[in-house]
Amino acid sequence: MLYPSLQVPASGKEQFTDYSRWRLLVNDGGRHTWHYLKTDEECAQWPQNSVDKYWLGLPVNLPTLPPAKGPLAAARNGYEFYKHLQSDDGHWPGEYGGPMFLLPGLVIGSYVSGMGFKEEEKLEMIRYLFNRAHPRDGGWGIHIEGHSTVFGTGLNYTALRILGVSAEHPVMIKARGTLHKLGGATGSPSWGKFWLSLLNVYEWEGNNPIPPELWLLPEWLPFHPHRWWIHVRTVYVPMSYLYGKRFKAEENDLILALREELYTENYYKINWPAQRNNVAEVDLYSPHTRIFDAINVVLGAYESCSIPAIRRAACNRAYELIVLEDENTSYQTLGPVSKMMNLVARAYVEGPSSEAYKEHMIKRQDFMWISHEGMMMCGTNGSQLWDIGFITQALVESGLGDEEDNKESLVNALKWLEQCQMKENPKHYETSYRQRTKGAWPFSTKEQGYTVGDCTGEGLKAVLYIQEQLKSTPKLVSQQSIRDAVDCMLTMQNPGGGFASYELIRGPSWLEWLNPAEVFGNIMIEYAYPECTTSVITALAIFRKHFPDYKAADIERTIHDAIDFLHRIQQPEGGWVGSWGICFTYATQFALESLSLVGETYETSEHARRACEFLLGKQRTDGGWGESYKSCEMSAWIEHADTQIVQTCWAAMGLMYAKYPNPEPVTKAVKLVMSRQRPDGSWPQEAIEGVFNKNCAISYPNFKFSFPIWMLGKAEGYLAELNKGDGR
Ligand code: LAN
Repeated sequence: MLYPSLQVPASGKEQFTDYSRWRLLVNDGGRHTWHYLKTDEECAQWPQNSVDKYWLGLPVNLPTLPPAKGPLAAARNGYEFYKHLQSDDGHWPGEYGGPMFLLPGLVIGSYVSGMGFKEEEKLEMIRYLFNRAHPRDGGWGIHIEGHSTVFGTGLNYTALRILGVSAEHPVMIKARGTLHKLGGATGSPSWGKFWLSLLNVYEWEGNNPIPPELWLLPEWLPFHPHRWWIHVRTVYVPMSYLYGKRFKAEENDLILALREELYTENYYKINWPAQRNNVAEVDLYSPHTRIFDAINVVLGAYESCSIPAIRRAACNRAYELIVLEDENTSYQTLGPVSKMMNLVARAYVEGPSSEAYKEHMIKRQDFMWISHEGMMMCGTNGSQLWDIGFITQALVESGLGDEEDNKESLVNALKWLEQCQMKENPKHYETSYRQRTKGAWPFSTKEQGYTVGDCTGEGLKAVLYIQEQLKSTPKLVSQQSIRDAVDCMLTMQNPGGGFASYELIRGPSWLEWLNPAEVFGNIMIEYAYPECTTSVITALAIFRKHFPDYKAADIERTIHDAIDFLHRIQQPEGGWVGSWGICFTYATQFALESLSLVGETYETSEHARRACEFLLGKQRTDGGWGESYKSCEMSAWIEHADTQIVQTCWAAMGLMYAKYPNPEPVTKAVKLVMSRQRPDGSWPQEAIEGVFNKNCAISYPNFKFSFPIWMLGKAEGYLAELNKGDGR
């Protein structure tokens, strides 16, 4: 049996596997996979290094450093530690957890495809879910810091049962109690209903229609799915296929048991069609619009009389798109949800001995990450490019990059950046509705291979900083490749001047009325985001300093329109709303960086001044800033209970970019960040840093190194300058 029942300890605090046996393998352009060594000989041959130990939460035992006297010395100590977390290939691996609806997709998707896990992986996934159960009610939310929801609790409970935990385990009894209190799994949001239906513990009649026929409609239609935000359409492809086929796992004892455990009523008496719009109150972020409900009534009627030949053609088209996506990304796919749905579809059609099945199984590993709490499923196959982009810029801007001790590490980082840039367009390009990739950098690895506008910006900036601003670094990225990155970004500006995440905005904003995923906001189309715009502005501004002759007029126009966009979307209070980091401090620091590069600072620009006043109004008496992930849900500043190192760095950097003339706020921020630094140079993990789709937080644990190092390094020069001006 692939999934036998398992005896597990009562709590995730206990040991489930031997942590001294886990190793992170980094290969093929930054792929991350964790391996459990079975024998002592293997362990001796492949010793655990600092990267493994740090991420497993084992003592790294790095030496205590001389106490820092000033900010630059503190930044140097920070990097002295962080250097040990750089892997041999030049990048900084890291955990990318946070969302709590991904691991169930991994487990359910694998289970219905007959794909097993290693025993130690199962044990650690169980331990992770035990550790991440809500301390009060034992349920799970949409992300690690969220309140318990039906989505999180229903799916994670199911995952634990599949992994082999008995329904009578105390953790399960508590979680089931919470699920039932919330009304049971009937009230799952649509994505929950979908996973449960694949598992055959929710009836397909309880789902709103997900017709694959939309793929057959003419592409000029404003609602054709190729115009949707890339993540939604890439998930919709396999969803519509599996819905079209009404895929469901074969009944077995576990499935029969889950039908009893997940619901407060008799499964066989549930009125399924009445559940389509039943979504628990605690889960709701974007309630359905009336129009969407009306469309579903019509589509529901169509389901009862759909024409088999058309359904077949539609499923064939969806399947074709699944295959193109798998081939474009070497089976990584765009993200973790589509990954598992594509896997189910390929397993269903091509079977367990097919190439596709094997490849999917190999790359499934890239999303599985083990931390001190157990094994999770990551938001992507890593955040490799994103993390290397920030730390390398931090090193150069702080001056640490010029120090002899750091040269080798920076050159290794440059090598990694070079190999990560995409040199070609996708294998299947227009046929799979893709954006240009030539010249772009992705968020994670080249193999995943999706252009992200701001990742291209940060990647290019990192390369320019290392190659052009430091003496004696080799020029590994050719001028042609640098120009390709610029060309790529120039194709991505939207008519309003702003930049979106992966593509140009392709669809009308009213498509948001048709958002079927009740748990996320602003997902149906691309939007122009301040952060995505600022990365492009800063990259282009730095590029033209070094290469003033290349497409100068285009670049000038692009920057001008983008700055105009930033001015327009500045909030009346002076900040910018972040969509990918929490929240105002994140977007505002990037905005101030951009403004500074076109000469707009506190003294010269009304926009920069208002932004500084906004930030200053939020600084607390301890010198820090702290906002909750709830700021992103509400698009309004919501204080966190505690000040946060990372947000304090963002805010202080914003003030420094704006050349805020009074040194006091930054001095206080520096003191706070230094006071939280440990004797070995590291900083502790605090609250979650990132967000997506308004409602789901996501972890960027490497930020607690890159931003303090960056801020402290920058503060040294800024404070010296101001204090000199003061005659002090
Ligand atoms: C990310 C992570 C990075 C992020 C930034 C580069 C920071 C941003 O500026 C642009 C958007 C992007 C690339 C982004 C988009 C959405 C992602 C991929 C994620 C937040 C990581 C996980 C998330 C993905 C959608 C999670 C799966 C969930 C679905 C709703 C499909």
